[in-house]
Amino acid sequence: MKGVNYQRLNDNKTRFCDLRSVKLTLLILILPLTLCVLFLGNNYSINTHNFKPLNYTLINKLEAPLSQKNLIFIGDVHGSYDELLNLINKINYDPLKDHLIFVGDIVAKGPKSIEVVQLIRSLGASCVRGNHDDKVLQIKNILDFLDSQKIPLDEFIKEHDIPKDIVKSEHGLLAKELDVELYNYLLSFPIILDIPEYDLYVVHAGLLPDVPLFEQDPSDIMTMRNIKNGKPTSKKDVGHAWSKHWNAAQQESSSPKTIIYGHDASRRLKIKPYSFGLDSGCVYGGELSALIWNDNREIINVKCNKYVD
Ligand SMILES: [Mn+2]
Repeated sequence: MKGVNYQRLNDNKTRFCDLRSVKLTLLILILPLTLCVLFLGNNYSINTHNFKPLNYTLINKLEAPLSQKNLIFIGDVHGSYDELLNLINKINYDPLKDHLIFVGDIVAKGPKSIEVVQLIRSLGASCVRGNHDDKVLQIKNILDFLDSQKIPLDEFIKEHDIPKDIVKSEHGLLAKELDVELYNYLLSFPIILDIPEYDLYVVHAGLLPDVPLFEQDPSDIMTMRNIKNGKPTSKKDVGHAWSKHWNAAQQESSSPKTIIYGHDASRRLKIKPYSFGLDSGCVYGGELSALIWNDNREIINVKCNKYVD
């Protein structure tokens, strides 16, 4: 309705000289403000129309010259910096020949998230956005908005049903630690990385086999584990693994696509003809896995410390 009012005011500029129009204009401007104050208890909500939801890029393509390097995919790191260094060492990573691609959830749960972001940025790696990366970005987006509008956090929390500990939560603390460069780097990760040269998609959690990419929900792509009655779910105990549906569909397809993903630590390393699940539970004391995209589809992993249960 605000948009309609603004449009009307612009259309009727010439009538501003008319006293009646001035009164009417004042009424149009003041009435909604008064109603906001009356119904919402304070006026911070007036500013919320400036709030912009977090940006995302649904699909990026990885093309030459990067796609012509040796591609090495790495599972969910979750701040396990020491383990990532060990893995990079073990695969004999050569920056001139190799290109690293992360399946998302590089932050949270483990001890050194910021160091992980700095490291993979310095290596020029590619990454897709995971649900934990997204959570940190969402909080940072809110904090930056409140800062720019000089809105006290307490007031915003009261009005918007946001958990009280948003800033003190693990993701909130990480959001406060991210500088502009690291924030923009995390924000640049697409939801889907398309590598046409190898008919590959990289996503954090999964894709639906029978819905066009542009119609799939970014949040589902970052969280799904199973599919039940054609609908994605993050639950492990209803329906069947999305990868089961995906593989069945690719076997029937004349242009099959393979997906490399993470997120599903409880199923650990999960290799099927058209899907590679690389979350081998590093942060839970499992392994951190790398998939080398050579003829053997070689898997190399390192043992991890247990940082969470
Ligand atoms: Mn995840």
